[in-house]
Order: sequence, then structure tokens, then C-alpha cells
Amino acid sequence: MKGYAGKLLRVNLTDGKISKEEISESMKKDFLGGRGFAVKLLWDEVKRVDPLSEKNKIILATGPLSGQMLPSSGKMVIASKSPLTGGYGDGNIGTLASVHLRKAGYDVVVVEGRSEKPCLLVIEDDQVRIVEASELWGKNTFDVQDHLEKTYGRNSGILLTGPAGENLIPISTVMSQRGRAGGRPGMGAVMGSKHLKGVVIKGTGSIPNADDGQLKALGKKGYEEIKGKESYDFWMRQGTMQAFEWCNENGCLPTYNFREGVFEFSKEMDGYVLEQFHVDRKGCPMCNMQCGHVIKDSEDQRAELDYENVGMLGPNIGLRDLRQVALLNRMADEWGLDTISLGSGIGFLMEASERGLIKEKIGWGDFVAAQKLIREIGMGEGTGSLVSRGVKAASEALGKDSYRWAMHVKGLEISAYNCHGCPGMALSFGTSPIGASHKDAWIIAWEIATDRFSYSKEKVEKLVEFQRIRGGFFESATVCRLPWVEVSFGLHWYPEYLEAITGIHRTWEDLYQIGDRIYTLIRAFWKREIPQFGRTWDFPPDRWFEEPHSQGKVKGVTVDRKKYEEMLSYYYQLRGWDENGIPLKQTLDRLELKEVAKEITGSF
Ligand code: PTT
Ligand code: SF4
Repeated sequence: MKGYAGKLLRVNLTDGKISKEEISESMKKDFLGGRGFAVKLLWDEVKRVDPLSEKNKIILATGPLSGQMLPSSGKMVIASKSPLTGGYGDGNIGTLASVHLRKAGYDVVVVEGRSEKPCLLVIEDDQVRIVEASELWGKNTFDVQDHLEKTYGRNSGILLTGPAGENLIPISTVMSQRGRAGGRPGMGAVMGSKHLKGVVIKGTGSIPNADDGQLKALGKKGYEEIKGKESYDFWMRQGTMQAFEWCNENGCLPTYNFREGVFEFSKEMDGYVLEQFHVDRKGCPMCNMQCGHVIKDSEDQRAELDYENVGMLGPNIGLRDLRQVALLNRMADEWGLDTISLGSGIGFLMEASERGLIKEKIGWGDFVAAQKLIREIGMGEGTGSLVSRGVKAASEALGKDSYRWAMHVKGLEISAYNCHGCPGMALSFGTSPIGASHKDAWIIAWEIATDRFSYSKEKVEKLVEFQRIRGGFFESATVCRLPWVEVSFGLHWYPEYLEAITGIHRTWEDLYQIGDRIYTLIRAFWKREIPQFGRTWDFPPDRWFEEPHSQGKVKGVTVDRKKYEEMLSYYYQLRGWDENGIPLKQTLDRLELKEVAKEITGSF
């Protein structure tokens, strides 16, 4: 099939062996790329291993659309067995590394083993080297990015783990370009466990597409369409921060560890305040709607802000000063800590302190304490160490009723949408294949605009549709979904792009089928790795069922547990999974995953 480099690069850091393998036609046809390739490789090669042992593997995977001259294509999936959740983990990062990998002649890199000394993986077309990097160990991601740009050139693709990843902190992510982050479920720690400080990629070739002329013409039209969209100007002003005011108005801004949904100081830090402080815009390669807004933080350093980061490091910990939030955000980026898990962890500790469950006094909005906690979390020391393995582990250590307000699903912290009054979004978090991420189905906007409080079948069907498009298609074609989500860029473009690239005509129905295969295989992966995995893992925390907000639009509202159960059962039915959420044999057969059945039998 055209449109793929067709090669997988395998690097073993234990013995230094480097090999190149053909990617089979059936792999391309059945799994498309990105997340699809990642889960297939992890299913085949990573079986019941300790995520931080040398037996785990890191997959860097692009898809057929990645790095092409079409809107927002500079994306890459980073996946592994997660040290945070114990299940399938991945993230989607915007990075020059995506473009360069494709030009260097590879679609996927599999990194296995563990280097004796800290190292870098350097890929320059077909020259692939493992380079000792002891001098970079312990250094923050901004300094290392600067150093590597000086050494390998400003335009190089660079992926890095920070000091938190080196310290094997399970809430560490992978960083690129001083402000792009990907791999929330501990992908930074997996790199750290391999003594892999970073990956540098430089490619000079081209991608063998079926029809370059057609792709160029379609790509140009796509860029023009995006620029002409009504919502484009406002998007360029505020980017993802446009969600801040909307969430506050609708009672879903995570506030005081998700206790409330409106923040009394929201006007001091919303998208309009961001506009006043704005000094620069950054983003991923190939994008003409760049959303990274840079402001000067409270120490006058540059920091890039996104809604999730501000929601979790602002209202969720009671902090009201946007420039101070920016400083915490910058610290997270330097340490390579995921901002969502970090904000959730700090909020959890503040609540624990308020309830007298920990000795240290940490007040809501205490900026100095938050900085100290970030350093402790990154080091795995002191009070901060309690949440450096995530809030699930923290609540298990703390005991009492803290599990009720440890805000996670499957061990991954909930991103910045409070769902007391959004049962569809609660189910989206409950059924996301990596734990509580919004990436697979951001149904909340549709839900609030239609029938917010309903638990209808239609809502569950919409959720599955979103998962198919977002978690299935965008993660495996591996391009940014924001053109479609934020400025209503037409979905019809994507099968057209795919056809110009691969030479094969596929409908959205065909692409849904690939998405379903990917979801079902991820589900099987969880089951194989965690034998007790099942229905009870698909629930958000008790706080959403039991503790209503005291103010705002959804004051007094909670998610109805019985109705949530009914939605979940219908969700399983739509997916072809049993009442415990385990894929049925006939579903595995239908999705051509027959070989998977014997690995999860006993569940039937
Ligand atoms: C994503 C998650 C998000 S999602 C945000 S802000 W968001 C947080 N960003 C972090 C950060 O920054 N620094 C840090 N230390 N930790 C961070 N953790 C959080 O990580 C991101 C954009 C955004 S901004 C979103 S919604 C979209 N996500 C996409 C996706 O998942 N898939 C896809 N096909 N397209 C997407 N487009 C958008 O990309 P994770 P990025 Mg990200 C500073 O990685 O693990 O999936 O977590 O990649 O390059 O930073 O772009 O309001
Ligand atoms: Fe990257 Fe934002 Fe552009 Fe998407 S919209 S490609 S996240 S800069």
C-alpha cells in the first residue's frame, strides 16, 4: 500500500542491536497506523511485564496522514504498557519528530531493552545510532532541547523525558519543542526506565504517496477552508483557552479538586486575560491554526498555556493568578510531568490537608506550596511523593474515604471537565481506553447543547460515534483532530486525503471498523494484563455520584448511578462486549481478532 514508508525501526538498548523490518500489508489495512500499530505491537510483544522493566517497549508510531502537506498533520503516538495504570497507555504529541520520522523512511520505532548508561537514540535517515548522554541526565527538558538543537540543528525532531521520567515517576510525560507534551499515562517514566533521555530524528527523504499532485491540491484547499471558517479568528485569539469561560458558565470547570464546577475568580484568568498577556503563538508542524499561546509567567519566563493545564493548575488547586499558573505549567514541562495528573495530585493533597489526613498544612491556592510539591513529586520525595504514583495509589496509601475524591478512572487522572451534570461525558471518561482522558470522546459540548441531563440511548450512540472518529480514526491516521472539533473543518476531507495518499478508497464506515478493532484489542490488552479487569473499572469516582456542587448551573445535581449502569450496559452492547465489558467471541471473530480469544478465555 502506498503512503507508508513501510518500515519499522527496532532498537534494542540492551545489546545495541538495530534492525529494520517490513510493515505487513495486513497491518496497514487492519490497523491503519499510530494507535492501531501501537496496540497491535504491544499485544503481540508485551505480555504481562512490569511496565518499568526492560521487557516493556516504547512505540513511536505515525500514521499515513502524519507529516503530510495537509492540515495539522505533525502528530505522533507514543505508547507503552503504562506504569501508572498497568494497562494500555498512549499520548498524541505534536512534534517535528513525526515529520522527520516519515522522511527518514520509517512509520514506527520500537524501543526495547535498557541501556546501561543514559543515552540518546539518533536517527538520521538510515544512519541510526545509540549515543551516550550521561551529561544530559538530570537536566530539564528545556535545557536539553536547547542543547540538542545546537548539536543537531534547530529543525531536528526531538522527544525528551525530563527529570521526573528519569526518577520513574508514573505521572511523567514526554516533551517536545518546549511545550508539546504527549504520553500522559507515564510514557516519560518508561523512557526513564530505559535510560533513554531522548530521541533525535532527522529525515531528508519523501513519503511515497499514491498521488502527490492530488494530495497537494486537496491539502491546499483544506488549509484555505480552515482559514475561512467563522470561528477561526476567535480560535486564533484564545485557542483551547476559549473553553475556560464556557466550562465555568456551564458548571464544569474543575474547582477545588472537582468539588465545585464554577470558580469565583474565573474572570481573572480566562481566555480574555490570556489575550492580554499573550506574547507569542506556537504549535505543531503543518498547522495553520496554531493553538499554543505563550505568555510571560510570574518570573517573566515564557510558558505555553492550554485549557487543560490552566483548569488543573488553576481552579482545581484554588489558584487564581494566570501568570502563577503559567509558572507551574512551565515547571511541569521542565520536569516532564503531566499537568493534568499533577493538578489532580496537588488538589488531592490540598483536600487531604484540609481534612486533616496529612500533617502538612497546604491551603487552597498556596502558590509557594504548589511549587514545592512539584519538585517533591518530580523527585518522588516528601509529601509530594504521595501523589507521584497518581491519586489512585495515593488514596490507597491514605485510606479512610479518600478513594471517593481521588479523581481518576482506571488510575489515570480525570482531565479538566467536571461531570456532576454531564452523564454522557462521565461515561466518556469511564470508557476511555487509557483511563480518564477526554481525547477519545469529548461529548460534553454536544451534550450540553442538546439534552444535558438525559441518559438516553442516543447519547450512548453518539459517544461511540465520537470514539470511532476521535480515538479510532484521528489516533490511527495520526493527525490533529482540532481542525474538525474547533473550527468545523469537514470530516469528508479525511477519506479523500487517505485515498490520495494510499491509493485506496475507504468510506467512514470502513474507518469505523478499523476503530472498533483498535478499541476491542485495547480492551483485550487490559484484560490480559490485569486479570481482575472488568466493569467496575469503567466508573468515575464517587464524588460525581454523591456530592453535588453548592453553586452554579448544576447546583444540587449528581450523576444517577443506576442510570449510569444502564448507559454502560448499552455501551457494551454497542461495542459487542459482555456485561462485564469483555469482548465477546463473536465480536473478536467479526473484527478478525480470532487469535486474541484464546488469550482472554476464562473471561467467556
Ligand atoms: C494531552 C494532554 C493535554 S490535551 C493537555 S492540554 W489539551 C496537557 N498538556 C500538557 C502540557 O502542555 N505540558 C505538560 N507537562 N503536560 C501536559 N499534559 C496534558 O496533556 C496538544 C493538543 C491539545 S492541547 C489537545 S486537547 C488535542 N489533543 C489531541 C489528541 O489527543 N489527539 C489528536 N489526534 N489530536 C490532538 N490535538 C490536540 O493536541 P496526551 P500536544 Mg498531547 C504544555 O498528549 O498524552 O494525549 O495528553 O500533544 O502536541 O501537546 O498538543 O487542552
Ligand atoms: Fe497542534 Fe494546536 Fe495545530 Fe492541533 S491545532 S496541530 S494541537 S497547534
